[in-house]
Amino acid sequence: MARAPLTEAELIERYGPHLNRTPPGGWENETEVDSVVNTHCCFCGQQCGIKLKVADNAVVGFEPWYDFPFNEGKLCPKGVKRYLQGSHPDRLTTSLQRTAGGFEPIGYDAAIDRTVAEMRRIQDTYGKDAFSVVSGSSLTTEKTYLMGKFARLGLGTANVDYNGRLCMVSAAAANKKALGMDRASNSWSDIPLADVVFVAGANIAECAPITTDYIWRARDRGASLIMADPRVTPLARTADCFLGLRPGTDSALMGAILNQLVERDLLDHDFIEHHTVGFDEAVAAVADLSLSAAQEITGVPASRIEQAAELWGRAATGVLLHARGIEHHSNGVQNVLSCINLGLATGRYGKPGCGVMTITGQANGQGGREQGQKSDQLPGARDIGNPDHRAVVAEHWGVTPEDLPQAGLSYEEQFQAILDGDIRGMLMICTNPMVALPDTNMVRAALEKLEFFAVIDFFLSETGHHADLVFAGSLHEEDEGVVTTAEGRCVKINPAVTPPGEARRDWEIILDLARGLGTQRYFPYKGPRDIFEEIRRVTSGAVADYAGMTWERLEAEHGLFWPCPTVDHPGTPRLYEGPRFAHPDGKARFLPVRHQPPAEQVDAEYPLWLTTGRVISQFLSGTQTRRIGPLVDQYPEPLVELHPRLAERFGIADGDLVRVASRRGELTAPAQVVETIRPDTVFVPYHWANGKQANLLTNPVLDPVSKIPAYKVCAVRLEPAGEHRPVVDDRGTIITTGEEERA
Ligand SMILES: Nc1nc2c(c(=O)[nH]1)N[C@H]1C(S)=C(S)[C@@H](COP(=O)(O)OP(=O)(O)OC[C@H]3O[C@@H](n4cnc5c(=O)[nH]c(N)nc54)[C@H](O)[C@@H]3O)O[C@H]1N2
Ligand SMILES: Nc1nc2c(c(=O)[nH]1)N[C@H]1C(S)=C(S)[C@@H](COP(=O)(O)OP(=O)(O)OC[C@H]3O[C@@H](n4cnc5c(=O)[nH]c(N)nc54)[C@H](O)[C@@H]3O)O[C@H]1N2
Ligand code: SF4
Ligand SMILES: [Mo]
Repeated sequence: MARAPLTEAELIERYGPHLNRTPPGGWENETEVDSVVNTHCCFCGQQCGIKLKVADNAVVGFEPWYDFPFNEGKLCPKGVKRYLQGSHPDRLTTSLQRTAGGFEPIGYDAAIDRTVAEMRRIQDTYGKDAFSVVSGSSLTTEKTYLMGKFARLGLGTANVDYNGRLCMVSAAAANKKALGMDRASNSWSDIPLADVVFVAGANIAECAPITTDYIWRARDRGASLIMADPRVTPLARTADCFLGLRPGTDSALMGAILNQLVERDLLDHDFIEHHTVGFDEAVAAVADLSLSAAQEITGVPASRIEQAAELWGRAATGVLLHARGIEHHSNGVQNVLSCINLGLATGRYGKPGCGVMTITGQANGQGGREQGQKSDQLPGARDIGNPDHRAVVAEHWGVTPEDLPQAGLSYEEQFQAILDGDIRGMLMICTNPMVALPDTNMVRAALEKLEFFAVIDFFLSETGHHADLVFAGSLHEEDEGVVTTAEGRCVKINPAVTPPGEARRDWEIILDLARGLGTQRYFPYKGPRDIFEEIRRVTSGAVADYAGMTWERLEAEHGLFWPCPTVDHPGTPRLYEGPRFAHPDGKARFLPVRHQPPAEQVDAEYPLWLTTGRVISQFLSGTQTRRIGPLVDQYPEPLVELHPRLAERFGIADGDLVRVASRRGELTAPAQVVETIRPDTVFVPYHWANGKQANLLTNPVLDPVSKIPAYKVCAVRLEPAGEHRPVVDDRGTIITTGEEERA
């Protein structure tokens, strides 16, 4: 059911005759382009197709790639500016080591030798697990596989984890429990076929911009739209039913809707009876969520909850899309399960126009959680604790199952283990905890306590500042491999340029470390293609089965959806057709969800809810987008979003500085007074560093199952902090924030 690429004639009909065409003879003063490379955007999990223009071994611009079927040439503001990052003067071109006086360049070989020596010293002194690895999901699948294998066999440590742990592990755990596997249930081509679209905790327009187009297409057919968010986000402004809930109360809302579906008999009885188990227990668990009880907990009027149940229950087809708004909670897994229960109760799986999908976030958010860099996982989405899974992987890797470590500590648990003295050394790639982990003060203390800390990055991130050694790694456009998009589509990333100076492709650095450690026999690769071929062999027969994919097929067919067991298999855009779920009996599990309140509550001292998230023009910890001028212009610093009623109560005018304090820290930033947020809640985007981290405030409590931090809810207080005196140009763009004057 993947949408077929448009033909040349269809493209011209849709976009006009001049699409993607330089006029004959070119433009005056046009840069001579050496090549145009079909690849994908380096930022979010939408993984838009894009053509990079290359001149003199530099990416100098882009063209839309109209016939890539997911985005058909469309890009968001980050995509159109992504090409500017490579030429930034901060690009690391040599490795750096920290000295008493700051960082100084160190030769690549010396950097490898020093890292290997420290790995050996720490592991010999304190044990194998005292050296840990933290990785990321902006990396290609080949690199994520390599990071997991390098940790287990190169270093022999159990402690390897990745930044998807901060992102979509709540959805992953819930999908596995309820449905038997973890991937979006459908390709996005099912969204336009839905008669109702329910979006829970996802700011689609800013964070999954291209998905908006799929929802519009459903709307054009008359579909209704339900949105659950404490803020009226851009897409929510168009919703038929807006559920403006209090942060941290999603499972109560979904439970009440389930109750209403039962009461109004809006159920798919046949589906429930033949394809699921556990319905009665799930309904019993929400029995006390009457409309009035749910209104009390969530702050959503009872009539809206009824309306949502009617819209969701009466439609013939429907999709529910969720993201971090429901997942970043100490009960994140329960929240996702409560959404899945709504999908199962109405039979919305395995058929056109139906599905419950998490919208993955990072470039390779999906692929990065499949191939073993997760602390409890082996390649192919196998479980490290499962003896059968261990045996299969051990055999492919030429070791015994006993040689494979057991599950290690998750990302944030590793930081606690540093403070406890159990982890003494760390290798980190593709994540920036000084901005991204909760409780920045705790993170800083942990990083400074490490005896040896090495980072692989192409910029000196705020975390890199705390490293003993920083390797200059590779930019997205300097390497190649495969990533899996939010839809579950595996696509090919193509190299456009080569790394500058002494910078190395990330995988080369890992292979050189393995060589130094004397474990190179496990890594007989000449490049990422060899790694991908190994992934195909190792995942054969696993849940995330890549055996039938080749790099050539991925390019020729505009991507493939796993499972794809053989080279003549078309891939699986829509899961659970039949319907048949991935549990051995083929049935899905309803799981009982009893609402649990957020781990931290508001009180007299901290009377307001804080929630955090994103804005369209910045990306994640900001290392990249804070270096792209036009994106900085659009949103240069964090703003504290708050309702006019709250602003009035505290005597704060739009643009004034406001101090936000939690039990862990405080942050001062300008206020943005808007009517689109609950009056008991403030929102701060998290992309900034150096005292502007939203994570100075957030609560490091974890979901007990997924180990995701509760970024989306904690208690804070506000106070005015004086007038903000930014210097703005005639377009209203902030040139300096005025902080300098005060300092
Ligand atoms: N522009 C941009 N796009 C991105 C990214 C980026 O950094 N910038 N990052 C990518 C990544 S890695 C990810 S994970 C995704 C994240 O994509 P999203 O999850 O869509 O983004 P967030 O802003 O984290 O949060 C989404 C919404 O959750 C709402 N919310 C807060 N608390 C609650 C709650 O308790 N319940 C409910 N129902 N909603 C709540 C917020 O108001 C917000 O509108 O975006 C990806 N795309
Ligand atoms: N308060 C709050 N905190 C949050 C969130 C929130 O909503 N609120 N969201 C969380 C979520 S969903 C996520 S995904 C995390 C993400 O936050 P992080 O895990 O910090 O992810 P990035 O910002 O992508 O950090 C990536 C770092 O790796 C580098 N990098 C990028 N690509 C590559 C590559 O290919 N090779 C190498 N060597 N380096 C690379 C970048 O330069 C950057 O320094 O933040 C989490 N933190
Ligand atoms: S939607 Fe995501 S993948 Fe597409 S251009 Fe924007 S950041 Fe890049
Ligand atoms: Mo994320």
